[in-house]
Amino acid sequence: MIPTGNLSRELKDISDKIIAGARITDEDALLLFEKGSPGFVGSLANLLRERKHGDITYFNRNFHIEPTNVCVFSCNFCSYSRLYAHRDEGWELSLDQMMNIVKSYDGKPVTEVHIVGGVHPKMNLEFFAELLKKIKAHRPELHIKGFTAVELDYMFRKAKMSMEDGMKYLKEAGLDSLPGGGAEVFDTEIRQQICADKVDADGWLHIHETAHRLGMHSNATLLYGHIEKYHHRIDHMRRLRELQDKTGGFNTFIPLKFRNKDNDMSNVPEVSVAEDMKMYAVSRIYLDNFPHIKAYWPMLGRQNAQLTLSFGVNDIDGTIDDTTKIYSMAGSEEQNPSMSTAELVTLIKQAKRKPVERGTLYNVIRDYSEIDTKEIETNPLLN
Ligand code: V47
Ligand code: SF4
Repeated sequence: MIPTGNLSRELKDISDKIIAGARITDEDALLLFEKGSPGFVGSLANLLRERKHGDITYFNRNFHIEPTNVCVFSCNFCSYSRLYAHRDEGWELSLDQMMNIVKSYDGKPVTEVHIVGGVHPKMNLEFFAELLKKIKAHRPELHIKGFTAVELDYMFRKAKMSMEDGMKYLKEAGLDSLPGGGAEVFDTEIRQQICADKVDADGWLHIHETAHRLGMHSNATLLYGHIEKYHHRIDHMRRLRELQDKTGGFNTFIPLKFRNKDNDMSNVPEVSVAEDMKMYAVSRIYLDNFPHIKAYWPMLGRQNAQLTLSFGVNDIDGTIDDTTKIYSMAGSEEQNPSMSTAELVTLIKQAKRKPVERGTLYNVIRDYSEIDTKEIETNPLLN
């Protein structure tokens, strides 16, 4: 039951539409952003989330590899990258160093490695295909979610390969799915101001469509809360909704909150938590064909990520094990992002949700809702 007593006629109409299970328009979404309170929009998003997933909240056990932070691009919001000329200030991992990271998880029940980094001019398609093959040879069942459309676009162009051939090549080498990064904001003018030189919206969408056509799944992101307006967020989500109608290949939408430390947009203030909650809630409502909405806790902070579980979110990403620097360098409160399974389960249970460990493709690994925290903490297979 959504309380609609004091609502304007127009918000009441949108609320009726959502409750009836109809798709909302761009104008409806704009109204929700502009006029809806977080509580109102959140309760509608929560209704949809519970219709789709009940109380189930997914998490996974994963780690990241960031091969390098050296990057040919210079996105203004990025606190992480270093230009090739300043590569002595950054890192460049060799194949052996990356394999040592993979091997450090031998015997540990992780199910996914997430590989994303800067766009290094010398780390090419062959180099990464070699990495994928080595990982698969060492641990065949580990799901490899790797490379943003930005990295892929650069790799394929440099190798003079079509998107389709390049993607097939990496898939054969062991790539299982694509993460959602590099999407930022699709609008051309905003893109021009925050990340002028990398792949554009059509290129990003084309790469994901190509992956979907080859039977791979992928995620999508939106970098929100900086210079973009609400209508830019909606335009971004519309293009994603349209592609999802065509392919059905997206698993998850991940709104990424702009963090402003040590980058060329540090003068732009970060948005409020109320704004964050509304962003998650509108995503759930607008993207009616996306099964999952994820709060990436290393970026949002675990407290706020917990709150999103009442605003439409049904996935909170993974254990991470302090293997990513993108957000700590941009000023997230999570300076060494790592959560044990017991901590993730507790965080989800405190929000009165049902914690379920998933694989990358949302296959259920274990329902933790009836398992006692003490048991999780003391059993190495569970924690
Ligand atoms: O594309 C960079 C973002 C993204 C900042 O698919 C920033 O499961 C905020 O996409 N403030 C890369 N955001 C990370 C990413 C991701 C992360 C976790 C899970 C998945 C997934 C994907 O990080 C970039 C950019 O949008 N980013 N700098 C910043 N200062
Ligand atoms: Fe490079 Fe990615 Fe940073 Fe842009 S966001 S500068 S592409 S590492």
